[in-house]
Amino acid sequence: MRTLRTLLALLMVLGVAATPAAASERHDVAYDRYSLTVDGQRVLLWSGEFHYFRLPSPELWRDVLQKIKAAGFNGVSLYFHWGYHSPAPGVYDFSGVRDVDRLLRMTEETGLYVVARPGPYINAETTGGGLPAWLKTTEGRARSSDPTYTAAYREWLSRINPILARHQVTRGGSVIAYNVENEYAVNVDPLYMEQLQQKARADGIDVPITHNACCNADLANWSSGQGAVQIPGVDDYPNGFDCQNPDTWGAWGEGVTRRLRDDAPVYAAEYQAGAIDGANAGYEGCRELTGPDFMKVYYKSNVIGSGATMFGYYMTFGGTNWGWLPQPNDVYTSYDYGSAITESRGLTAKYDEFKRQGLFMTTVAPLAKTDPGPAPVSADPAVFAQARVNPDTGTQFVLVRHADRKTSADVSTTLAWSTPDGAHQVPVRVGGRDAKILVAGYDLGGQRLVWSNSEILTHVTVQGRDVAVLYGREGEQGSTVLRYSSKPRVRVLDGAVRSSFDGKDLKLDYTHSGLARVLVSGGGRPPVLLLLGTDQTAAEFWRLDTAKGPVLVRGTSLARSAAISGGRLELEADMDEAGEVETFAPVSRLVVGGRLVPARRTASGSLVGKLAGPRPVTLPVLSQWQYRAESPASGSGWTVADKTTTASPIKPKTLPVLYSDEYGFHHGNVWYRGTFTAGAEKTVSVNAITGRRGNYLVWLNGRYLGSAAGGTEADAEPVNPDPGRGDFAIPDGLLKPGSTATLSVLVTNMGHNDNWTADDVRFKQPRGLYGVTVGDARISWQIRGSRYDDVERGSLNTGGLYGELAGWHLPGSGGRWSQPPASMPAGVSWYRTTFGLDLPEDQDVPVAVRFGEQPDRKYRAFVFVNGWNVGHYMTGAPQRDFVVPTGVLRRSNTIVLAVVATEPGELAPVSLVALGNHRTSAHLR
Ligand code: IPT
Repeated sequence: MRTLRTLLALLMVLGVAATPAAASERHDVAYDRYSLTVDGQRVLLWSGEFHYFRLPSPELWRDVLQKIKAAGFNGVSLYFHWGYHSPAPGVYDFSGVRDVDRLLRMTEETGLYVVARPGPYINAETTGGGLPAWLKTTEGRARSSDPTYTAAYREWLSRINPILARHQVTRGGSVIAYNVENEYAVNVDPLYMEQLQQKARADGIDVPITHNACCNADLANWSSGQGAVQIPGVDDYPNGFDCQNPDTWGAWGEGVTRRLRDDAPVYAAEYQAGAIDGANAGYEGCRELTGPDFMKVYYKSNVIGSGATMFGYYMTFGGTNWGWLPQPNDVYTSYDYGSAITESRGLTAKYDEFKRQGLFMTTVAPLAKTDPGPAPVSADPAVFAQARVNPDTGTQFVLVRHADRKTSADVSTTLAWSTPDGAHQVPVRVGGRDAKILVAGYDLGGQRLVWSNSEILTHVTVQGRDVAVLYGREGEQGSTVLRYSSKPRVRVLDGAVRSSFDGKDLKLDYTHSGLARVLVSGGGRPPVLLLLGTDQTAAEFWRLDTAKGPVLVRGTSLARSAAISGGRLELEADMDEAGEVETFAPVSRLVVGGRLVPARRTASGSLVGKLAGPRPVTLPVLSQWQYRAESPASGSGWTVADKTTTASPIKPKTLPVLYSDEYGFHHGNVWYRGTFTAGAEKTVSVNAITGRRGNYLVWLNGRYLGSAAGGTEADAEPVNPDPGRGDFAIPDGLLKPGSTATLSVLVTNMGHNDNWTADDVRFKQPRGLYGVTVGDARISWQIRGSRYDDVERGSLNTGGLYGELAGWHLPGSGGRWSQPPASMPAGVSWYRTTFGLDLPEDQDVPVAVRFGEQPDRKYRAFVFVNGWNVGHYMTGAPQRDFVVPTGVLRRSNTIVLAVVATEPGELAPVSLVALGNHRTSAHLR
């Protein structure tokens, strides 16, 4: 079965002329001030950011990569996460969900270039900013040339670099550039930057080296001097991160990428394509903040304003902070990011806008080499025009937008435009928050485009005929002018289009509405079919590469791949509902998902067929929950905690050192047990540092005393002497003077701070107990935390609840489970049930675990599905739906909730919900 699938995948790959040419061919990668080149051909690199570590299901990597490719991207930007692969010094894992070699093979099969970003530091709102937690216990400043840190990161690079090296374009693979470090902007050490690059070269990296400079490159940007990189890039998030006020525009500036080197392309390394949700507004607000109108105005302004030819859109698919992946300060389980592709892999209006822009960027070749040019003069100063020109072809690209880009005004005016083919008065209309890139003097296939005030989506040539899609907003006037040596024949197949010929130029006038079709032939040129659409109808098109050249598809919810064989077009496509599919390809038959589709030939020369939608599905109801309690006394396996020194720059308030990392417990919950000889103590005073939203619970002699919020101290300088303080009165009679008392504390640690400032005080901030005093008692301590023995799911999956150590979160764990109590007690409660899923093989149904509305919840819950920790439901975060990726989800499933309650109460109802239903020809399971 498996071999058959591999064979099928292989056959599919052979049919597809991937953008990075088929593996094993070697290519030259070079660059100049305009762009990257591959074998001397210019490449405008339009890439989207994707984090494989936020999708623990390799088959879904392919799904997301195909969706990225289908949106018109020709590249992906990939962080590689050191800490995700390394649970302990010298231990590295690249198997299963960590198999990045497989990931890179998929990028090659999908036809996407890769900008590889292995850090060592990546930020990315992930625990430690990608640095492994064990690094916190070492001496020497991280992100510097310190020898201890150097030895540590070389372990990582010695493993990841060879994998990246063998996948370089220069060796027939997909990796076209290599990014060192990440926004290395303050507390910088140029020797470190230089050594990272020397290491990359020594490990066989021969593609250009890049860097992403923070903050519009106002700080260190590595464009010159020691540590300079070949192609320095700029990170820019012009709309900021206030997802609560999605209408606020330009909070962080103009958004035009600076040129940093004269001899290298302008590189928008991370350009805002979503936002983190620090304000807990929910990601829909972030999606709106960075929605299609923002994309039109900012992305297009950036392209024409900066002349950038390398782009990385952060994020294109955000994914899930499953397990203990999140950094504590800005994110929760979902890393949806308000991106174009949702966490449940759904396509949004932002996806359509990416497609409109991406197909243009990767179709119109002269865009890869432009200089600023004279702009047409707008008759109305409210409309701003700016131009770039290709110095070889003369092709002009003109940005038109409102001078005040925030305005919602709808302005019509005229541009006095001196095009390569003569001076013209060009009418333009700019609706609210719109921007267009208009083209003049362009050899469109076999045609000569004099000018158009419609935007170009894409064009292909099928059997000697050009097929071009142009578009404008619904209701806007459009004109397209093409040059001929004699009067051509014009046939309007659909819609209302007027034409006139002045002896030289054919002018087509129309109103953008639906999809007009015009066939022009003769006039001394090959025939062309013009498809004149709107924003909406343009977004129904897909352009797919085949070994016989690109083809166009209209309709389907997603067209993943195409191959041509024996007069048949073989499509892989998805349908969200029944509908039409139309193809513009040199074939006479249409096969979708392996099935022949009855199709008729149209006047447009295309094939049209009908495709079925998905069948409705119902998900099982979760019932018959079983229960098991975990008490402070549960189980064994304690480690004596008696260290008196620590490498952490933050020294503890009381001894011994109780920081969990010091004892090798790096992720999640940690139990502490302190024993002392009781006297007349009145109060237990605790300090704990957990990171934002962490907390701890305290018991004395088995009696629950209460809980407190853990300290954060994210940036505090000087260090707060009293972080995460809780004082707990000791009830009368609980202590028996002279006898041994047992103090138990459960601490929920929220992941490790990032290290954006390259500053160990922030990064090495401890987790766990910082100090404990019970009168004058001398306390002997033990600690128990996460144990790394789950190679499949990795060290970030499980923490140190006793149930996690005993495997209660795994399917089929034995032991005594019983009927849940009527009320959930304070402390740790475990719930589990099983469910079957019988979904149609050819349907992709993204499933989430949903918690019912419960604003005043006094507990947090960790959601394990088949042992995978897919969610941390907690107070203070807006998330109630936890996406469970296919692959983690199977035919028979066990769901386990580990609940840590600070007060007795009721658990919100938990159910399964479908976040979509797509009929698909992809094999996602
Ligand atoms: C920049 C980082 O490079 C990236 O890893 C991620 O953290 C992103 O932005 C925000 O989501 S940090 C920059 C905005 C200061």
